[in-house]
Amino acid sequence: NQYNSLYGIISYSLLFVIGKDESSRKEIQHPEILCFDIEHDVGVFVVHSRLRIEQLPYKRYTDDTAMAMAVAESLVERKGFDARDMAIRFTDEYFKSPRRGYGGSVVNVFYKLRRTRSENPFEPAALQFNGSGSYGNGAAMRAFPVALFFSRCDTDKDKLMQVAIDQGRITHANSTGYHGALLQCLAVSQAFLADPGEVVNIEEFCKAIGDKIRNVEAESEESLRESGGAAVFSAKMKRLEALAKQAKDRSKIDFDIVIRDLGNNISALESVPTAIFCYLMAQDKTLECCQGDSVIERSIQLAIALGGDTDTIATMAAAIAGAHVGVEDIPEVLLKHCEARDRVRDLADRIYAHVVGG
Ligand code: 8NA
Ligand code: MG
Ligand code: MG
Ligand code: MG
Repeated sequence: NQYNSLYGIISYSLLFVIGKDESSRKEIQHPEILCFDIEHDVGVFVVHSRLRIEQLPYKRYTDDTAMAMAVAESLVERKGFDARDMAIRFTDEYFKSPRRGYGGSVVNVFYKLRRTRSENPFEPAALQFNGSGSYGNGAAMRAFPVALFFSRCDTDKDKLMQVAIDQGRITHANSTGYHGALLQCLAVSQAFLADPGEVVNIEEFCKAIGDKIRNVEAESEESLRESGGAAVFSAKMKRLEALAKQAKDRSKIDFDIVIRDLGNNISALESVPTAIFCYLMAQDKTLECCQGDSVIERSIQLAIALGGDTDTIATMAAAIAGAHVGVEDIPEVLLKHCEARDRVRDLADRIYAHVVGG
């Protein structure tokens, strides 16, 4: 079995989950956000089986989790999006605990934000890479609380899209960086609408989020300039859908082709579609590449098996899966190793209170 030979960095993976009522799409009964975060510092280890995971020690969370908690805390404390407040929370979190595996360049943004007390929260990021901005996946890896926070009603939907982008722009000014954050939030939001007891239809899922990202890309001047006129995430969504359907028909995933066509690196463009692919594939329990019944765990396994920026792709895939299937899907054995479990659970309760309480 492929899983038996999986090896990878199971690091900083975050599961962010709000439990759902089985009987109703709209009602949420068991609010929980849970965090699964095994740090990369332990290095690369071979995962032989669930038993092996059970033997792992308790691990610290890293940048993906740190930043996602800052996003969630800012939203609940400010009762909405406040760019300066969020920027301050990113920097406070970083300077309190800098050794959590942050990206190489984003740290410069934190220094500038701290020096200027985040007076202009979008400015330091806009100056990165000679003004082209970071295209890393850091804005996408932390974005999912936005999708959960703005899941209440129709008027929330426009806010969801704008805030997904704007929280991204605090550190990632390249359009692929913040559009990656948007795509991730659209996927979480779409998964959240799905019935937890049912498998989502690949075509419908891809169409729903593909249409939205296509409209945004078509309207975005920066996006067209930076990508040389191509709607890059829209094109990836088409490829993703074709690959997902093909894998389903053949009951087999061709890893080399997925890596070639969707990517598995630290850029948003080459990781967010891959995370969506992992989630879609993990639902199909006949596929041999992952083990067990947990869709969340299977999503993580698949992301690790694909290699590259495993932690961040697993984080994003698990966030989408979690929004769909809910907290009951997470094996207790994984949760045992999460450093920030209580803090994340508390944040989930507060997002839930916001969503149901008005
Ligand atoms: P970031 O904004 O520092 O971007 C990450 C890296 O991407 C930069 O250091 C650059 O090398 C490169 N990059 C981004 N934009 C440009 C550009 N316009 N021109 C040239 N190079 C560019 O960090 P982030 O917040 O986006 O984080 C991305 C990833 O790094 C995440 O996975 C995060 O966990 C972290 N990280 C990754 C690894 C890994 O890949 N194995 C390990 C530790 C940390
Ligand atoms: Mg982390
Ligand atoms: Mg990370
Ligand atoms: Mg990473």
